[in-house]
Amino acid sequence: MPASESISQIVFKQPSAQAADLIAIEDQYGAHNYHPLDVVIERAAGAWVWDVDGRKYLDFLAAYSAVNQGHCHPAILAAFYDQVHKVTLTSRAFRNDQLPLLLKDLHDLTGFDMALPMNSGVEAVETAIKAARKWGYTIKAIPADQAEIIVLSNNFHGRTTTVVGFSSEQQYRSGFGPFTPGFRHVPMGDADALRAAITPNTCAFLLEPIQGEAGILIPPPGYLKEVAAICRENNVLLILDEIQSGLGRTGKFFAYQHEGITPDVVIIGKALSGGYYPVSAVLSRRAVLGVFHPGDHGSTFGGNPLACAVARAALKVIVDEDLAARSARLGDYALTRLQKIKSPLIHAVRGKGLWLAIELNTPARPLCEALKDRGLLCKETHDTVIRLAPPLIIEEADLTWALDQIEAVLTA
Ligand code: IF1
Repeated sequence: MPASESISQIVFKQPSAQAADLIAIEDQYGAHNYHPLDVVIERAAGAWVWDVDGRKYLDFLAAYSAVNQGHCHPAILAAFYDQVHKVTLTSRAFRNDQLPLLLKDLHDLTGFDMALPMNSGVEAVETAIKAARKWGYTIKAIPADQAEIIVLSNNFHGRTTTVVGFSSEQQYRSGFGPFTPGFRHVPMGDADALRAAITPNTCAFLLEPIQGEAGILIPPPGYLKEVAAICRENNVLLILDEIQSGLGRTGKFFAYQHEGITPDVVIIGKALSGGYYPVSAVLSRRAVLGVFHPGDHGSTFGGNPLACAVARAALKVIVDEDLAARSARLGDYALTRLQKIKSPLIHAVRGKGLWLAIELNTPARPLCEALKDRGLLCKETHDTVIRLAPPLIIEEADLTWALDQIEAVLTA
């Protein structure tokens, strides 16, 4: 019997006194940079989480695709546990026995010559920006400090001041200027706009192959192939941010593989650690990452042995459990079901693999609250979009139960 059947009758009420106490403490002593749902999670396993009152919920956010392997995956735990007793951090002033093994795994798995390991996703994005600019100056001979990078409107690449400086979301920028110069915007889907934006000083085109935060916006078929050709013709690096779309989420190991292209640079993070540790990396060929010489760039925790041991195990789970194929199969099933829901609230439904969005013609938050009360955790994005991104290991029966809840709420 699927685990979900036992809870479909439970109607969740307000948080208990214990949960309310924890919420009050967090609100008193923590900066309010988020507006979370009032569910206080104390345990998680697979696609399920339990709150402090013992209520269970199906996780349809997967920590923004950082737990594609499911919460607390035992194989990653075993690797974490084994390494954490040996050595956790040496700094890169010395070498360690786990980094070379992760770098080799990434090469063997992705085909890229080299990788540069970092911690958070945005640190890897910043690393890619620095690599592209230095490649522009030293290889493409762009005049000093004139390098330009083209980005998409409605992009999301992280929260540092340089990166929010080229965000088109006013809230992510407001109050944080002045910003880093050298970025131009083009609309997604318009290859001619990219052609027009390229100058002799353009070193790179940075984009998500599918825009996550913008609401799972999928470019028109052929767009990525066309922009890859334009970049090649103009000696511009094509940099793909696969931090959220990568590692099986869209039904292929990398989202760009749906389009049969090979980017110059790929950025990964999130599920690279299966949620155990911040691990990110920039993948590219020697001609690009070779621009970094000792002392050019670094980070205290980047490439530490614990992160590398965890990342190796996380990648092994994706491959061994063929999570990309699972995402493709279950994602097609979910998209077909969502497309059949008849509801005046639905404006559009879209998705690729187990990465789906229901765009409403009304605010999504109240529906996310109603789904929470039914035991399903989703998160709205851009006010009217319900984003669906369960762990890729989700049982089909649990996915069916979740879709039943979504249909019930949307047709109530
Ligand atoms: C938040 C969503 C937001 C990302 C892509 C880089 C990063 C992210 C494509 C930076 C991070 C997270 C950040 C978190 C919420 C979530 C998110 F898109 F996933 F929904 F914000 F837009 N590239 N996305 O998605 O990676 O530095 O966070 O490790 O900032 O609220 P990070």
